[in-house]
Amino acid sequence: MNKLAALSIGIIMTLWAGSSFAISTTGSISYVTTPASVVQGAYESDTSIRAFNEVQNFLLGADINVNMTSPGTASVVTVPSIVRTGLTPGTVSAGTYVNSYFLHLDGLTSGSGTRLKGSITFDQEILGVIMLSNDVISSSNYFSPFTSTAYPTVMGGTGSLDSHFEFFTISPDSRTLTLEMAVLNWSLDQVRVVTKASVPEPSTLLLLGSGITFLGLVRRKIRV
Ligand SMILES: [Ca+2]
Ligand SMILES: [Ca+2]
Repeated sequence: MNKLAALSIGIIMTLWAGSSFAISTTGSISYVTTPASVVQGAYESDTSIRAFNEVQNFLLGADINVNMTSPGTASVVTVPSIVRTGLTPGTVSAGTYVNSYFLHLDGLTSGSGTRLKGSITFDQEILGVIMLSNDVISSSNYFSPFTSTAYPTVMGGTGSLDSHFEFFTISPDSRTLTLEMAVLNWSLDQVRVVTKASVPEPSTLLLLGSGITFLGLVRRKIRV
């Protein structure tokens, strides 16, 4: 491969990597740099649900159980004996390239607790949302060796979707997750969102291919 082609691939790879952070948030969700720890008490806030990137263009080496895979709304029908509606459980299979994001709410306030709401829009389709405690913990165990974040190995309470007003909505285009979560000062709500990987669009690949061909032709002409 000649230097020009290598350079153009480098530029495109850089643009590609950058594009994976083209996500936006509303309400009380804020997108932050990946924190060192999300164990209880390590990263608390009463005003914001922190969202951050875990892995990009990551090849899953194991099946991941997810609780919601399709557009629609999941909510709570009854408490304290919790009955939920709207979950669409499934699996994101080993061999799939994914991006993974984490949403974290660890409140400070005792008594009535902390209740926050917002939405997050991804640059790729959501393949699965994990919000039930056991599945969050097991997927944290899976991702842990590949990230720089320390995760809890147990979660206080039942996690997300454990009170009447908590809900999760996946938009019809599967790009936006809207949610409401509530915690007491000793409990955590944590959510993992697995999206398709930020692979280049076919048009970008075509552009890349034709760019390399063009550079090859230019090189050949210069040599002649
Ligand atoms: Ca909760
Ligand atoms: Ca806390």
